[in-house]
Amino acid sequence: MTADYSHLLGLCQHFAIEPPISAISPLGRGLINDTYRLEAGGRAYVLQRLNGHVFPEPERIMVNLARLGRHPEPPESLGLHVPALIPTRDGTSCVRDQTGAVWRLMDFVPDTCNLPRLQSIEQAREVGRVLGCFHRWTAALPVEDFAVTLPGYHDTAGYLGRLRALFEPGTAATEIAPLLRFIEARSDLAETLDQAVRSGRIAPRLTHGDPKLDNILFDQDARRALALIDLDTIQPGLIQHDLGDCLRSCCNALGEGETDPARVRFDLRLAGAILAGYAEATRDWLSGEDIDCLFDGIRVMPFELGLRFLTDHLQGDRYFKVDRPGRNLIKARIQFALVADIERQDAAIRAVIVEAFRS
Ligand code: GN1
Ligand code: MG
Repeated sequence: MTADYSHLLGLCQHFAIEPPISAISPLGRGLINDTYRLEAGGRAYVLQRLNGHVFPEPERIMVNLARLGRHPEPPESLGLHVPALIPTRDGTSCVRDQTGAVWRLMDFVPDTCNLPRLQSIEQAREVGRVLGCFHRWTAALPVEDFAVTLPGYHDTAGYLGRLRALFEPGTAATEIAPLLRFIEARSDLAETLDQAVRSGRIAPRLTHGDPKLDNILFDQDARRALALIDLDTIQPGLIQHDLGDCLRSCCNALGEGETDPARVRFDLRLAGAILAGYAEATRDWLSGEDIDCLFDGIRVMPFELGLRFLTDHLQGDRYFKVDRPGRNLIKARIQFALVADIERQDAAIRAVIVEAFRS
């Protein structure tokens, strides 16, 4: 074990696990929190430091997770696992370190693997199934019992407003100007789902908030999706945003880290399979309006993430972790290329949605 994990060992003493800690190592590719895998007493755990700059009141996350833990049915009854929180020895759900940062401990889901990209239609169907199961499972809880952990998280118009505020009209650098033109040509997109909520067509439900491929664990044969992890962003929201975000991540087979926008494609076959798996779990529960609005969620999510990456680049990479300056700009271009390909395939994607929900 590397010496500089000693501060983590100190923190771990507060949690109700069997000492000693026999191993600690960094875990995952998250862009916001710091995550470690640790082993103690023959079991594995996930230790996480919540990013206090991103989550204004991290305790709200813990309150939401505790509420989820009081669900009358285990998620396994629907074929889904979500990691359990390990309480502290005092019975609380997290620990604050001397700097004020919040740490929490969860079960590490054993015998699972994480896929950098989907390799088959069957895997895609599984992704849709677990997200659908998660929405079905959480729908049994009153959405008003859950706190908003990240205010404005999917307020696309808010992100657009903050990006616009960085420029006097016509003053953008030449490398940014074409992106701004692309964005302005789609400014109505930022309002579409909000309007659907305001007019009562769709309503907030409990959402996962980050159902990207990295956050779905498969069994060791990479056949069956077993678990949905990364539960920080569970909060009231729109299932259209969740499904759109899932497709944004899974159907861009080259991944968020691709560097050439010209190569980016939205894979319609994978999308069809994810939607079919999702529809299997949700068909008898979603309304026609919910389904009609799914396409807007698919189109808006890469647009919104592109706005967020671009804004962060222009503000000096304060929000998303980057490996080098300029990375957020490249990532923004990739997301906008995905928006463009989704628009090119507009009719085909809408047809795939209809097909998936046909019972
Ligand atoms: C962030 O930290 P991570 O990797 O779980 C972000 C998501 C983005 C995602 C893009 C709280 O998630 O919204 O979709 O990066 N989470 C937050 O990879 O902003
Ligand atoms: Mg996350």
